[in-house]
Amino acid sequence: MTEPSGSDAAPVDALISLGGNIGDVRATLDRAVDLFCDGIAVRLKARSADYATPPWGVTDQPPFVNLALSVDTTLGPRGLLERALAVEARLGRERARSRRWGPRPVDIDIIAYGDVSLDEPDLHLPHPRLGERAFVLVPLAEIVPNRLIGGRRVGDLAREIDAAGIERLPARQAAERPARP
Ligand code: PH2
Ligand code: MG
Ligand code: MG
Repeated sequence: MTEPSGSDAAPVDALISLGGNIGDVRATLDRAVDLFCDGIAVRLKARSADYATPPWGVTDQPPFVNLALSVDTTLGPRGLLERALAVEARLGRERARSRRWGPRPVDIDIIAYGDVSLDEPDLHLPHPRLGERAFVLVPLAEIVPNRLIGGRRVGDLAREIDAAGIERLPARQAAERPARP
């Protein structure tokens, strides 16, 4: 596949899932969104609310906070993945020391990149386990219910999944979101 790159490439619509369960998670997720979406190579179109979600996969860990983004990007899929990994690292994620599906301050996953299908060891698009993960689908359905992934509407996928224990959180107050220099 030819990677779109550089500022004259037509922007591609991508869907992103963020989550975390260590530290001041909502503040870390806000920071992650700011760093990931620089307004140039990655432009934020929509952000879901934050959701408290029961841990999935490995259940003996604290609950997560999850949210979803819709962005336009001039980066290719690998460039977008590199940006996600760089933001995770900057916000204190240490991959080498962490368990698969275990606790982490922030995780940034690419769920879909346009209609691209990709099957590489570290990047599968669209995300193969989307249909099993209410913590991804519920926030996504809030912002892009009519988007098709694998031929299915995101809103329909979200309605069909068991979303027990998922709770939409009220927006954080200004006092909880200190202005950054
Ligand atoms: N991420 C995982 C494993 N389990 N559970 C919830 N609720 N939210 C997540 O973001 C999450 C998870 C691995 O990436
Ligand atoms: Mg993940
Ligand atoms: Mg990840």
